[in-house]
Amino acid sequence: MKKIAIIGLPNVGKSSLFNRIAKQRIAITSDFSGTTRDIKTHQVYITEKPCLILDTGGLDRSSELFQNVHNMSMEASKKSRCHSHGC
Ligand SMILES: Nc1nc2c(ncn2[C@@H]2O[C@H](COP(=O)(O)OP(=O)(O)O)[C@@H](O)[C@H]2O)c(=O)[nH]1
Ligand SMILES: [Mg+2]
Repeated sequence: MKKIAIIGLPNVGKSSLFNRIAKQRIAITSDFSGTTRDIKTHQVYITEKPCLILDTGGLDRSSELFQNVHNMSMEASKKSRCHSHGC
């Protein structure tokens, strides 16, 4: 199944976009950066094909915690990479 990771700086609306696509309030959104710390996944259908969307914590290295969140986000993005020419 294809995976689509939402990657970006903290507090830019990744979790809001994730919830909008999922049509549910799954991810916590807030005015404060660093709210999302783990990866949330949800299955959606794009042109009738199942895909997994992933909300990530964002790319911030300002503390050890955020460094871990950063690394988890990058890991998710690597796992979402296209490995075949057919997509
Ligand atoms: N103006 C504006 N604010 C947004 C938009 N999407 C999210 N926000 C606000 O930006 C803040 C951060 O959103 P969040 O989804 O938690 O960002 P994340 O840290 O990237 O996951 C929240 O206060 C949201 O209400 C948007 O499209 N426009
Ligand atoms: Mg978030």
